[in-house]
Amino acid sequence: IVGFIAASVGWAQLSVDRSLLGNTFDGIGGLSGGGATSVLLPNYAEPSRSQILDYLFKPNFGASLQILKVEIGGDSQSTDGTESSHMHDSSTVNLHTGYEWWLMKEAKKRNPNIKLYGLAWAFPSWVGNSSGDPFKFPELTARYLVEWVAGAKSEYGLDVDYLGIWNEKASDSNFVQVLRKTLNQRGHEGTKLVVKDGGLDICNTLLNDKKYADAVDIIGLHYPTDFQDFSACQRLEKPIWASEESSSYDDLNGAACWGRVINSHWVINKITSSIMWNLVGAYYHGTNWYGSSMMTSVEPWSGHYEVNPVIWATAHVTQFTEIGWNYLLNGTGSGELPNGGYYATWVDPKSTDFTMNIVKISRDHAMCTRPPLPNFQVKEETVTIQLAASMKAPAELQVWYSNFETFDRAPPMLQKSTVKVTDNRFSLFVPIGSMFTVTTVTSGHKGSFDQIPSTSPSFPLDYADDFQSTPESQNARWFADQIGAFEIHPSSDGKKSLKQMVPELPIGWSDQGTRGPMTLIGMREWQDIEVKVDFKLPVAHSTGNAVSASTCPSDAFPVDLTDKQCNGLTKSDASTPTACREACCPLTDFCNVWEWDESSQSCWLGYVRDPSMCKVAKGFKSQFRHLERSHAACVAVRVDQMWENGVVLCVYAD
Ligand code: 147
Repeated sequence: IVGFIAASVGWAQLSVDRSLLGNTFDGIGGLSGGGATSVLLPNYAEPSRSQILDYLFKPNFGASLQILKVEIGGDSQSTDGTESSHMHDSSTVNLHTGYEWWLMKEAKKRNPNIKLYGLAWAFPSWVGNSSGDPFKFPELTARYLVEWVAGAKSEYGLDVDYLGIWNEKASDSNFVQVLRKTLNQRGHEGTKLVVKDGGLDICNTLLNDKKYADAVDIIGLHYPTDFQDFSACQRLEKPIWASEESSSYDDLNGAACWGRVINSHWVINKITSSIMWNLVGAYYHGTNWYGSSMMTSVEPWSGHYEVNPVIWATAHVTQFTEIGWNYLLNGTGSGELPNGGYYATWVDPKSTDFTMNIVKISRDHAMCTRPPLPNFQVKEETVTIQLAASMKAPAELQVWYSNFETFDRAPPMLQKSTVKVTDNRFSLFVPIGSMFTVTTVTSGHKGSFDQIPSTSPSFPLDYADDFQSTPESQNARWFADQIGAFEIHPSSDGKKSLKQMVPELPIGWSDQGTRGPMTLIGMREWQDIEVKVDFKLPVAHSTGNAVSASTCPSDAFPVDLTDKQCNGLTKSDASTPTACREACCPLTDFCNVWEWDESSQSCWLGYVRDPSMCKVAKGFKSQFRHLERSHAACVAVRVDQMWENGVVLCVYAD
């Protein structure tokens, strides 16, 4: 009755009592890969590279991530490119390919408590003995994954805390049991298995297969909706995670989506961890899902980078909690606000520390890329929080505030203040768009660096590389492999060269058709570029149509190179906001406003529904993203149709 009366007058009292603890909190994470989303980061100019890593991983600075999930490279296209495998063939384990090892080390260096989670999108063909099925020979695939876990430990001293199966593809009861056994035999009992990085259906499968369920530690769901029946998953009595989440733009909208779900997932479905796809936008403009990351770093040559609002939405939780704290259950510290929005409380079981989040996002701003959201209303309100004696509340609490629904040039992002606690009670005015943290923890900090180099978006020409200074087994600087894996290895004359390392079509993740290996460098906005490439072919192919370096090779791209499917529209397709929207987003309704812009002859995406508001806000990069139309393209170096070790000796472009 009290709740009802309070709601009707726009005033609510919420009680927080830690005498009964809820589930254990498992952390908030970011995902590098799925795929090649970090490719431009390792060769980024310093000090920017270290600063970007600080924004992501350093405790009490930025996103201060608690989990780093990475792709286990599988030699195949997995969204923004290919990540190199540690075993291109069954007889060679190479723990120096790719950049995820480096990234995990950098994360651990900054936060020794960060948890590591590996997942494969694709597999080299040999794990299926050329059958294309990674579960047909379970010992081979288990050996492949366990070599990665063992290599992390032996080569880098890294413990892999969590291991997944096959991103958004099938899982398999027998395989997961074999994998568990193989991990244990090799001394990796501590590595927990997450199944199956996909849809809810896994929960019924596990309920009907005890041996399978016994081999699984964590239920990993992708983009879980808060509005579906979770009872089957809850009956398993295992932690449930949103093991991939968001895929939303890196603007205020993306932060609003993320701030909402990292609270609502607990309140509604007792999800205890969420992991954002993706960690850092270090992939070329023109590859898929540009600008859908915690932060953006696409200029390795200039060192320019962007710290996006998603960083601060993440900090609202990560800087004020630790893995192993307990959530408080609905009604005793968590729940829905009477006038829309969510609140959640975490408590440290070993001390009297506690942290609350309160988040109120309107329907227009709450949408993530997926899944669909039902309609709802929110209204601003004042809430009074009644702290039970069990909370042992101090006289003053720290308050941190952000707002993701404002047209201010500098929206409040993790702004600090305090609130007095009187008679075990405090009140807070909660406006629309807000995210609050109220906490006993005093170590929170909004990190910043003095000077970020100014933007210089053009790829620097003249460019030349003979690869002699690149470490062996690594990718060449600024190259972004799209199909196949190109690494630096000695050629027959002993000099280093860029070599395509994948001998056979992999067990892929997304369709790569019959196109052969291809790597990419430069800008799709280029026109009239001259490229010279020296190359050498394996003897068997020396007469074939083998290596080409092409400009504007629209057919060379393995995937549709579009920004959210919205390029290449002509005015007749898209001359009204509705036509823009429909043409740009035929499948989902995640984009709220698309508008045709006469002067730039292109569609614009905004986040308000009223098109007249778009005009006011146009030009605010943080809120509107310009979707350029493609002119020319980048340079693609490809080895046509050939799953053999073609060699590129050097590349010049001017
Ligand atoms: C996910 C992938 O796992 C990521 O690698 C990345 O491609 C991401 C981009 O949004 O998408 O794959 C999904 C594909 C389809 C759906 C969900 C995730 N879906 O249709 O719900």
